[in-house]
Amino acid sequence: MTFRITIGPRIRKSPYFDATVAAGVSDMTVYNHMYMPTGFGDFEAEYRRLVETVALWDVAAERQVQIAGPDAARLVQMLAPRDISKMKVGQGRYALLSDVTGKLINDPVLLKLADDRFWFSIADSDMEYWVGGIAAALGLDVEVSEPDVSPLAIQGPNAPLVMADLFGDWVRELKYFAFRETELDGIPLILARSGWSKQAGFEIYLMDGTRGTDLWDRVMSAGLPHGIGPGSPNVVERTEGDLLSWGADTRPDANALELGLGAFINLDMAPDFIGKEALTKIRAEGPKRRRVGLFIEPPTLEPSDHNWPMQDLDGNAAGLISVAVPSIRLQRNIAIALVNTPLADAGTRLVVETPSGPRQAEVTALPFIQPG
Ligand code: THG
Repeated sequence: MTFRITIGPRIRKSPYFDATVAAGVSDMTVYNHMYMPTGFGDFEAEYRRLVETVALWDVAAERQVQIAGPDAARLVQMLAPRDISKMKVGQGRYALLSDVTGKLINDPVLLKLADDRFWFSIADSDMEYWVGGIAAALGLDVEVSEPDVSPLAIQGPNAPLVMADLFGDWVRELKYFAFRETELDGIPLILARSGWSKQAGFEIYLMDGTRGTDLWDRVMSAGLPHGIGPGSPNVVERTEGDLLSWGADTRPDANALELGLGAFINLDMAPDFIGKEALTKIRAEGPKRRRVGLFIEPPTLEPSDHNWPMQDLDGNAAGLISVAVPSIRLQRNIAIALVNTPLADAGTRLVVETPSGPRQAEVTALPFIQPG
């Protein structure tokens, strides 16, 4: 099967697009209608940088949905499944967004910029329309927009060294998801301790899309003594560490409880949020599926580009695999799947339909590797 994907102006370019092309980007995906690099030609080297030194990622496709105005906090609380009245300016939270049926529709990071201004830093679905539609339907006094903001991630054990060299020692004191507005040689930005890896890391939210190359080059220069190089959200590291990839690990109808994200949803707090009633019912009945890990027998797998079906040993449908990769640190095939609850206990043996034929697999607990 060979064909080309037609490209046009519907797919947006990140402010770091030129810089990533100059750095030798070899693979791109499309995320929030924007190109996002997924490789620079040497996967193993990119993985090693992430887990051993430091990597620079263009994640501008993690777009911001800004909610600003007198009713901003009210609207955010209607959407987010945690008590946001306790959030301080300068703090962030992982804030899962569900629809009224409990379906997980995005899994953003929420940032509180002011008492009346928030960002949802979104995964790959069109949240501006959802948030704007709810605001309009309720006649709330807010403005919902996508501001000129583009995250750049610095991930890996040496990330604190690079950021301290660029910004000063205060960056080391930032708590997870906390952020501060600052600048770098006149480039306006927000510096946060966050990022889609299980390594130490920061994200710079660039607030002027004309300065992408300037920022990329400054971080690259500061990082050279610390072993920096280009990289991207890493499918092997995220599978080993169990970070959710919305749209890949989720099914269109999957809810946060079966995805194993119950710890981030407070069903017992006073504030109501969209999906609370449905999720409360799902909790009472018990989730019908569970997100689990799998070890798949050798030989080494080719990367998966689609969901692979699984059966139990009697041939009954068991669920779908969303990602299957050879783990570099564990030196064996690992996968993440949504499995029907009766078959989701650790130790259960399943058969996976890979593109190269059936393979035996065993259910195991997540994550595969605990953060060190
Ligand atoms: N950074 C920013 N925006 C983003 C992402 C990001 N938007 C899209 C996507 N990633 C959102 N999804 C996630 C998923 C997990 C985490 C962050 C964003 C995450 N989880 C930690 C964990 O699971 O260990 C911590 C969760 C917690 O303890 O609160 O970091 O990466 N800007």
